[in-house]
Amino acid sequence: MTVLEKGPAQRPAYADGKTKLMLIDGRWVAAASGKTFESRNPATGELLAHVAEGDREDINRAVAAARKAFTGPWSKWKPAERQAVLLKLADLVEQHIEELAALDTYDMGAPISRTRNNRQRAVGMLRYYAGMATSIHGETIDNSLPGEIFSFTLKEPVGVVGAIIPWNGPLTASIWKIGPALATGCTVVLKPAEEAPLTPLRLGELCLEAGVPPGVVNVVPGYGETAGAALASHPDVDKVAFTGSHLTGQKIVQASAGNLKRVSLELGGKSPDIVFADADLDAAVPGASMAVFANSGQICSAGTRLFVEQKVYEEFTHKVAAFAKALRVGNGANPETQVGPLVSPEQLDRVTTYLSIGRQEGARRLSGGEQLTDGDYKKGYFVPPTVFADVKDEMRIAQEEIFGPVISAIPFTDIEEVVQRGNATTFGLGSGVWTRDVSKAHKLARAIRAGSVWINCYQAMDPAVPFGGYKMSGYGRESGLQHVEEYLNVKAVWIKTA
Ligand code: TXE
Repeated sequence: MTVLEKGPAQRPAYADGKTKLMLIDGRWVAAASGKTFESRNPATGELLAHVAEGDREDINRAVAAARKAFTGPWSKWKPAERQAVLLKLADLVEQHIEELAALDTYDMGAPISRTRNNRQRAVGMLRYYAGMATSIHGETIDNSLPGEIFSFTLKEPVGVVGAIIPWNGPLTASIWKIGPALATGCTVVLKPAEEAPLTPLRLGELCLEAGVPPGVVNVVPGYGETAGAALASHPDVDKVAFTGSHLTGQKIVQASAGNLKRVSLELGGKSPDIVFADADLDAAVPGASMAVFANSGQICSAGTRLFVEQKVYEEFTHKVAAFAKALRVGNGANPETQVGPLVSPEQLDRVTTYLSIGRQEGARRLSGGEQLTDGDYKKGYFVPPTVFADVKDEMRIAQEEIFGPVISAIPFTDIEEVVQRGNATTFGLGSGVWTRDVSKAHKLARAIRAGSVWINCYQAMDPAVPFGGYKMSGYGRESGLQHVEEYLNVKAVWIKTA
């Protein structure tokens, strides 16, 4: 096992300021238009690379390559052979984890302490999907006319998958799409986010090194409205696996209608994190704080609506604010940094707009609240961890996804009330409950309408545990058995035996 580095993240050789090509049919090629776009470090503004800008024509080429591979050699591969490739890829990711972690940090800003920690998740996922590759099987169903007719099911790969990912965790998001595709025998066209294309491209190189055949994994960077839209509407794509905003999710569903392709959506949230007075508050303070401030709040399941029982409300929110003020905000390459920059000027604009909305709506600011612009901060997009107290349910900062380091703290008095108010959102992705009372924990676990309920913890993840949304947080699950099913079709076979 590789020993993780401890010092500052060095600028990875891959981020050498040169042009990065796209991966189509096992070859690195320029965009058909010849265009490129820039990838820059959000902490410093430094240029990391020029990246080939894919558009419809490149997507067409990549989908054709993925189709050719799907119906060609790849379809003859045995599950154990696909498993071996996944295990090789897992080893390569593990060997290169420092480089991949640093690429994520340089490209999208997350602290290196966080991206290094992704090793367990990224490598663990690949090994989990490797295990799944040889565990996929149908059933025999001998119900209809025993002895006369016999039926069984086959599980078959859905085909060509268009995978569209966001920028908030490029390595793990890429693996969350490539892993199940390789396990099931699908082929993929991966469209990274324009804000953070470098790790997915480097992962494409590692896929080739692991022995993934040409056309099985294609990586086409480009903008959402062009390359993303072309992939989502492509008539020869069988499934789109999308992670991103609910607004883009709606466009993906519309675009998918042309050939009624399968769609799975992992969208945003406004997750309730509920702290009861009987909780271990010393554990709940860092737990509830990092449920939002980790990754500068750029996590879909962040517990941004912090419901705190009235009798401990003042004490608890002040402790959270003190915790927030003590967090070290800075360049993610520094191993001491706990909160990095936001990913882009657009994200900065979005978050600072919500900070002014919070003030205008009359929320009480306990920490943060203004963009950081002194010294080195002015080179990047830094917003300090912010706690708003006295937030009312109807305020926009309590209803809309901010996707920044902003907690909206809301008091409550009893359990029935907090269930009703916690569920009063159009989203349903994550949720948290902090209590020492087992009955309350069980009651809330059932009553909350969200895909994950974390009790006395937050944001725990495991490759075997399904993750996904209720309501406008999307549909389909990633991780777990359900994830692999998303990439499979079920075929019923009937054999007359009499
Ligand atoms: O998301 P988009 P953006 C939320 C979060 C954030 C907001 C906007 O609230 O502030 O979304 O972020 C591609 N057809 N989340 O603009 O647009 C795009 O190129 C096909 C939550 O980055 O959803 C990128 O690859 N694809 C979230 C991906 O979609 C399109 C993570 C995500 O971009 C497209 C990120 C189109 N018409 C943002 N338009 C989460 N669930 O974790 C864009 N894309």
